[in-house]
Amino acid sequence: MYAKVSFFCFLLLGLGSSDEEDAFTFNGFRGAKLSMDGVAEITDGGLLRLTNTTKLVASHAFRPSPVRFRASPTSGVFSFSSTFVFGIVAEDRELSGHGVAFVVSPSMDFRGAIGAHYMGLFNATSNGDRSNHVLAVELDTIFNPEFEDIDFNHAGIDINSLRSFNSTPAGYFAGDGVFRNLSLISGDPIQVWVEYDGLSLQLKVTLSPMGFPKPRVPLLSSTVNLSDVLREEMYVGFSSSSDPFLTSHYLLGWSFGVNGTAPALDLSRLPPLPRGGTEKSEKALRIWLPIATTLLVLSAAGAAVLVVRRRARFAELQEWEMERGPSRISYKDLFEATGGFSEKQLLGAGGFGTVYRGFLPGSKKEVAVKKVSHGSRQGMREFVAEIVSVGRIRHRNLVQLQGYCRRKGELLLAYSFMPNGSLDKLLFGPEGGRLKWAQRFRIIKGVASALLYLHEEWEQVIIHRDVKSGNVLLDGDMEAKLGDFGLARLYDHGTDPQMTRVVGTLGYLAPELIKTRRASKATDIFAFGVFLLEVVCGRKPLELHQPEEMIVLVDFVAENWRRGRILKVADPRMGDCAMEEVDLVLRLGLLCSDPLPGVRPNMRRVVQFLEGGGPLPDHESTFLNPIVQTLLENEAYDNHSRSFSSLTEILVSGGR
Ligand SMILES: *[C@@H]1O[C@H](CO)[C@@H](O)[C@H](O)[C@H]1NC(C)=O
Ligand SMILES: *[C@@H]1O[C@H](CO)[C@@H](O)[C@H](O)[C@H]1NC(C)=O
Ligand SMILES: *[C@@H]1O[C@H](CO)[C@@H](O)[C@H](O)[C@H]1NC(C)=O
Ligand SMILES: *[C@@H]1O[C@H](CO)[C@@H](O)[C@H](O)[C@H]1NC(C)=O
Ligand SMILES: *[C@@H]1O[C@H](CO)[C@@H](O)[C@H](O)[C@H]1NC(C)=O
Ligand SMILES: *[C@@H]1O[C@H](CO)[C@@H](O)[C@H](O)[C@H]1NC(C)=O
Ligand SMILES: CC(=O)N[C@H]1CO[C@H](CO)[C@@H](O)[C@@H]1O
Repeated sequence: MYAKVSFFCFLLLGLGSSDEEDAFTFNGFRGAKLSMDGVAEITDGGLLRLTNTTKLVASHAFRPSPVRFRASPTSGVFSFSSTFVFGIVAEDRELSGHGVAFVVSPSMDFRGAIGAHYMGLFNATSNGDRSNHVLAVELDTIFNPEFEDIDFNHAGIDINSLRSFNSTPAGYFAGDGVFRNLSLISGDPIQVWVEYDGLSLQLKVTLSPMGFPKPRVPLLSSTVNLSDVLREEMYVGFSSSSDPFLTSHYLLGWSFGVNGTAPALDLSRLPPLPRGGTEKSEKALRIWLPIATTLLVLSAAGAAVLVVRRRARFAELQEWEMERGPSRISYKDLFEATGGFSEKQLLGAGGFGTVYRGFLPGSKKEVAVKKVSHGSRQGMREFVAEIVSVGRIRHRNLVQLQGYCRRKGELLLAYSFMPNGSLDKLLFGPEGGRLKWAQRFRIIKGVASALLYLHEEWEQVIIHRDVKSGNVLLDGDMEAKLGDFGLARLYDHGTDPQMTRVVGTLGYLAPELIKTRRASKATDIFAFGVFLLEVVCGRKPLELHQPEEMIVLVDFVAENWRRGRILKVADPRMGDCAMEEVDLVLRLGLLCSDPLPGVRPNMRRVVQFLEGGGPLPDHESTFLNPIVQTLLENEAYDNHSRSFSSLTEILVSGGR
């Protein structure tokens, strides 16, 4: 009926072709013709699955023919309305990301967009750009301070930007008018209504558990003139990103209509959602859940993986800017060195960008070129100044910056190439057994000395912010080189100083860093402690697939230490080793990764301990201390600096 009416309108206006309709209904998606990318697919059961739990991706699904939203470029936007039912099923019920968004876009091509917290819609450059002409309603399951997210379970109206125009915690006003929370990641289907009134310019978003009558009071209601946003013809569909947690995002049904109410869905015909989600890691979650919520941060930094890389065109080359100074390299050289940033030369992604291997044409020097994108040009200027300054640092255990190049929103950094790759690949791979204790101990001492240099010995204090085995590279002699230092600062420039971002990697973030978002020497030392444990144990800091007591490495080591069998946790593949050294490093790892920053030694002490300069202090890891556990859970140390240090004093002095 609806379709007929709109078809009739087309005839009257002489617009569109006969197969165009501006209303449609999918009660399940079996046989639906949609334009999909990423891993989006229609399951045998008729669900539209945007992402699945096997791959970190961003996916899209659009109605292939565009919808007419206004009669002419100057006339107002028609009223429109859409309703859909979605469900989020995560591998691990508490760790889910990143969410799903209903999208109205001038194009279905999202190849330039990033997954993770950009939800497959924008990238650092395009986010916030009025020329996007994108309207989205996000159902966001990760708390991202960068975009001023309010929590890790919210609905938001996004206009050209992931910094929501308006957002609110997910929920609904039940029949009695009382607000009820809704958990987006519960695994239960949720129905959403998006309605725009072209006259009053009201955009309303309403949620409810599937099967409940539509609440009369919307969850979100904003006055917004979409005339500046929507073009005459737009595509409607969905975008979703499963980064940084493997999550399946499903749509069960969807309808859409212009000038009126979207056709009602026949809920009885919607396909069922699969059940999923184990609650296995209860204990880990108690500790790590708060981290997960701040994780958007690392999706921004650590996992800033460009889902699809655009090939740079040679025609754009005159854009590169000349920089003074010995370490400038031309974009052309870097482009040639890396075969035009070709996939074949790709060494890896993550840790602020993508890394390519290459030979500099002139010197024939082998380099690793890191491509970092950055939205703010102003921030970039300051950052380049800093890179030049940091580029002067020389230390045998720090990766040497060879040169850099700035180009539009991009920074390219050329480092000495490290033939033996990154430590984590070796440590956690099948070859890990080749890393004997003596080598590991040397690597540990090398990284300690690099960190001591950054913290205490260079002309200014440099907080690394992302110490981990993945940032330790090995040269041809298996000498450790700490990489990526100073890079985290990139994210401070050009952003609101009130909102200093947490940069780091899940599993290495000190508890107070999560609360205060303030990186310090002590938070670096926490990460270094975790690093010590992973090198000795040959295990990642967080292994969600392990039995409960083994998920969090620090917990696992602390527990074994309490039971007097700390050496049992050492990687058996190391062969014969000096047991007193292994014992020292494990206990030092626990001391450094203590949840209370005041307990952690500074790097100078750490290096002394490693060199055999005196016994470790008697230390009962507060990780297992029930008082600390309670305090951690009760946010008792919210007002960190002061109450925190006095708390530390109580535990350290009074606790003995
Ligand atoms: C919606 O209504 C406007 C007039 O109010 C009309 O010009 C337009 O063609 C209608 N669109 C559809 C798809 O019915
Ligand atoms: C997820 O999607 C990919 C790509 O479409 C596919 O190869 C894989 O089998 C899917 N996994 C599951 C569990 O369906
Ligand atoms: C960002 O997105 C825009 C629009 O999709 C695209 O043109 C641009 O190339 C992207 N930038 C990067 C660095 O991928
Ligand atoms: C809803 O969630 C908020 C924040 O998570 C919480 O403060 C509030 O008590 C919850 N309300 C209900 C009714 O559960
Ligand atoms: C909406 O914006 C357009 C373009 O900026 C303007 O022409 C129009 O008058 C606005 N509509 C209303 C109702 O304010
Ligand atoms: C610390 O506590 C004071 C009052 O007790 C409060 O005003 C302030 O916002 C708190 N600071 C933080 C960072 O929580
Ligand atoms: C363990 C390992 O991969 N060692 C290699 C490090 O690099 C040198 C030089 O490229 C190789 O000879 C080693 O086999």
